[in-house]
Formats: sequence, C-alpha cells, structure tokens
Amino acid sequence: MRLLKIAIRQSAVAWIGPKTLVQERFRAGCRWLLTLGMLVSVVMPAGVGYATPTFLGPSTPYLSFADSPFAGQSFSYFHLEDLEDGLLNTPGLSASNHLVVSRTLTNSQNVDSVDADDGSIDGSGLHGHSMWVPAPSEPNITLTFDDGVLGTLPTHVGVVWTDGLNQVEFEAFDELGFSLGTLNASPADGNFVGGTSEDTFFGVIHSGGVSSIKVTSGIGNVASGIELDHVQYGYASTVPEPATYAMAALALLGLGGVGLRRRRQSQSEVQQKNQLIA
Ligand SMILES: [Ca+2]
Ligand SMILES: [Ca+2]
Ligand SMILES: [Ca+2]
Ligand SMILES: [Ca+2]
Repeated sequence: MRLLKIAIRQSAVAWIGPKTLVQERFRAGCRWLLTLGMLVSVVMPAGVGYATPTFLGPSTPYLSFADSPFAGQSFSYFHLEDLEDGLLNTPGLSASNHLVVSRTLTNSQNVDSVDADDGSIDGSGLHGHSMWVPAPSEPNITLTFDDGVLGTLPTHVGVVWTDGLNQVEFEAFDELGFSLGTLNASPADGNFVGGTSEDTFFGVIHSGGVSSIKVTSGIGNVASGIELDHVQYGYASTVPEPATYAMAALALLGLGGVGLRRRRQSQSEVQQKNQLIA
C-alpha cells in the first residue's frame, strides 16, 4: 500500500512539476511586461513629439510675474520683457507695431503696466512702463520670435493684456506660421486710468516651438487701443536627455537579470523536488 502511495505521488509530481514551471514563467513574463510598461510611462513624458498645444488662461488678475504659470519652472532659456527700461529689447523678440509708454518716458496717459512693476502692488499700473498700440481700427499686435537669435523657438510663450476694449483675442502660430489656435476673453472694465484688476495673462505651450503670437483687442470697436506688458518666452525640452535613456537601459538590464535569476531559481527548485522524491 505504501509503495502504491509513493508511485501515485511520483506520478503527480511528474505532472504538476512542468505545469508549475510554465506558470512560473508566465507570471515572470507578466511581471516583466508590467514593469516595462510602468518604466516606459515614467521615462517618456506626455509631451514627447509635437503634441497638441496647451493654451493657458485667460487668467485675471495678473499683478506680478508670480502670477505667471511659468514662474518657478526650469527652462534652457527664459526672457521676461517688462519694458521697465523703456525699450522692447529682450533677445530674439520683435513687435509689429507699438510704442513703449510711461508717464516719465513719454508723459503718456496711455500707460497701464503690470501692477508690481512700479514697485508696489497697489491696484495701479500708471507708474510703470507698458506697450501701447493706438486706435483707430481694431488694434492688434504681432510679437515674433527669432530662432536665429534664440537658437531655437520658444516652447512657452505668454503676454499680459493690460487695457483696451472687449473682445480680446490671443492667437499663437507654430514654427511654419500656421495657427495653433486662439483664446478669447472679455476682461475690459471700461476704466482707462491704469486699473490692474482686469489685467489678463494669455499663454501657450507647444513642444514644436512658437514663431509668433498675435493679440487683438476691441474686436468690433474701431476706436479701441491696446496695451500689453510682460511678454515672456522660454524653451524647455520635453525630450528625455541621453542620461535618462542610459538610466532606463540600465534599469531594464537590471530587471532582465532579476527575471533570469528567478526563472533559474524556479527550475532549480523543481529539479531539487524531483531529486528528493526520487
Ligand atoms: Ca503698482
Ligand atoms: Ca511694465
Ligand atoms: Ca489695466
Ligand atoms: Ca481698463
């Protein structure tokens, strides 16, 4: 009877053994694919390739650069034109039509700077500097970025509308000059003496680069002027650095080694069981 039990047990192990090895290999394969998927999702950011542009804003009020969605981000280069030196002169930036105005520079009444630029967030932008495009017609201004100067077109671009009439439209253009889309808002408060509670940020992020932006104010109002400030633009790569690829490759090799050791361990355990039973 005892010999019969041993014979049955040996037969069962002989059958269960290979099945267990297959299951173990299957589980190891699943773990490998799952880990690979997780690793790829971590290493490859969502913005790889020329992703759909992301528009930011309109957001109100913008009272200082701290209100910019780009504040605190890391860039390969970044420029903020606040016009406080009386010039539009940050690298690689040009404007189709504008005057830089201030009460001290031009004795202009058409000043509406970002609030903080005069040293105090006090609800007034009258004592800073801003950019003005006068009426008549429906004022618009195109701001163009020069990749010959910058090295590469900015991926992050923004501007602050500080005064004018409704409706306001922000449009961005890709590296070939095709429109990436528009934002529309009606922030104007009907006050034209430097109030800042209406000041509105418009921006765009595009991994393929932004060649220009256009801001139009007073659509449908032929007597509108437009005032802008804080043109801001920077480049941030969304493509993983070579070092990241190297780390990912090392991680994959390490995981492959772990999987191989586990498979060898499983095979060894089955062989040991068979030897014990035999
Ligand atoms: Ca102020
Ligand atoms: Ca300013
Ligand atoms: Ca304003
Ligand atoms: Ca106003």
